[in-house]
Amino acid sequence: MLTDRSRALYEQARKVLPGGVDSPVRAFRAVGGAPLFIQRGAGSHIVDADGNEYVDYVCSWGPLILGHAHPRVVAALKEAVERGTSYGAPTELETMLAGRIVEAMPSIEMLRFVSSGTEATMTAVRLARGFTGRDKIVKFDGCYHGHADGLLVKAGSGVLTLGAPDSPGVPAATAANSLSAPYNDPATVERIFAANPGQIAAVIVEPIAANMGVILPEPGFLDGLRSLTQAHGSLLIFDEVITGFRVARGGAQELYGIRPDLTTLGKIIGGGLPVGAYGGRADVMALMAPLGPVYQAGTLSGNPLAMTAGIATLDELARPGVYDELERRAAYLASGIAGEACAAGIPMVTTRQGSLLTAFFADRPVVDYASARTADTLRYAAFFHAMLERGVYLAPSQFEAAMLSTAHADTDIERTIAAARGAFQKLH
Ligand code: KE4
Repeated sequence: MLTDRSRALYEQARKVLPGGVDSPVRAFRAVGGAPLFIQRGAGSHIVDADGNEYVDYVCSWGPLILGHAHPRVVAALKEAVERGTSYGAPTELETMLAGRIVEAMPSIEMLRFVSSGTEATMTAVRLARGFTGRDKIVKFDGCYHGHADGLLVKAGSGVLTLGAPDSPGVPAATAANSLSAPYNDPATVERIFAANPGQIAAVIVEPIAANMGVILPEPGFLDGLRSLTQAHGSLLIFDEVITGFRVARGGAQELYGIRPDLTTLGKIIGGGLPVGAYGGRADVMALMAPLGPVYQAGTLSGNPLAMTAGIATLDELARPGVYDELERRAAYLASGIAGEACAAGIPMVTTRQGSLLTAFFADRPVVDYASARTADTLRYAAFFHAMLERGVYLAPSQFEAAMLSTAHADTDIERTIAAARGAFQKLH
C-alpha cells in the first residue's frame, strides 16, 4: 500500500502543527506509523492522498451517520453558501434545528447551539454550578467530555489513548472539584455524595460510554444516578455528544427511559460541520445570559451553514426504518467479526449499541475503565494496520468506537469481514 504522499504531507504538517494534527487521536500514536492524509470521502468510503480507498468506520468520529458528502447535505450547503457563511445575528435556521432536537428529545425544553462538544459540556457544567450554587462535579473514569479543564480528569478518548488520563495545565484546585468514579459503579457515587454533602452540582455521564471503547450501562446504573442526583438536589447531565441521534433518534435517554436535567449534543446534529448544543429543563436554561446571569457566548454559534447541514441530516434520519437498517447492518458486522475472531482462536469481546461498537482484544467482559485497560492494545494496533492494508479504516485506538453510516452497504460489511479473516491470520 503506497503512502508516500501521506508521509510527505505528514512531514510538512509536523513543521507547523504539533504532531502534524489538529486533534491528538488522529496522529496514529496508539497504533504506530504515520497518519493517512485524507483527500475525499464519498458515502461509506474515504480516499487518501495516495489514492488508496477504504471503508470508513471512523465517520469523522461520529458526525457522518449519513456517510461522506450525502447528496441531501451537499445540496443544502451549496444553496446556503450562496447566501453567505455567517451573520453574527439570529437566523430562522437555528430555531428550525432546535425544533427538531426538542421534538426528538423531550427532556430538552430549551437549548443553545455552540461550536463543539467541548463548549457544550463546559457550559453545561458551568450552568449546573450556577443553578445549584455548588462547585463539585462527578464524572466517570474513562469517560471523555471534551477538553475543558475540569473534565480532563481521568478522561478517556485521546488522553486515555496517550496513557495520560490527566493533563498538565489543569490547576489542582480545578481538578479537586472533579470527582471521578468507576463507570457502572453506583455504590461509589453514593459514597462520593455522602462524603460531599450539599457540595455536588452535577453528575456528568456518557449514558453509553464510547471513549474507552464502547461500554454499556449495566441495569440500574443510570437509574441509580437519576435517583441519587434527585435525592441530593444535584443535576444529572447526559453527555450525548456521541449517542445523540446515533443509538436512537432520541439518543440513549430514549433507549433507557431516563430524563436527565441537561443534555449535551454535538457531532451528528452538525452533519459534519462544527456544532455542539446544551439544553434541558427550561427553569435551568433560564439562567443563561441574556435571560439570566450565567454567561456563555460564541462568534459562530448557530452558524447558518452548520445549521443547514444539521437540519438536512436530522431530516434524513427521520425517514422510517433508518435506525432499523443501521441496527441490521451493525449486527451483521459485529457478529461477522466476532465469528472470524473465534474461528482464529483470538479472544475478543464485542460491545455494541446500534451502529456504535467496539471489538476489544480482551478475554473478559469490559464494563469499566479498569477492564477496558486489560485489552491487548498491541494486538489491536496490529489488527488496525492489517485492516488498513485490506482497505478498511478503523479508529486508530482500541479505546474509540467504530461507527457505521446509512451509506455502509452489505458489500462493505462483507468486505470488512473478509478483511478481518485475513487480518486475524496475520495476528498469529
Ligand atoms: P468535541 O469538542 O471534540 O466536538 O466534543 C468533545 C466530546 C464531548 N463528549 C463526548 C462524549 C465526546 O466523545 C467528545 C469528543 N469525542 C472524540 C472521539 N471520541 C472526538 C475525536 C477527537 O478528539 O478528535
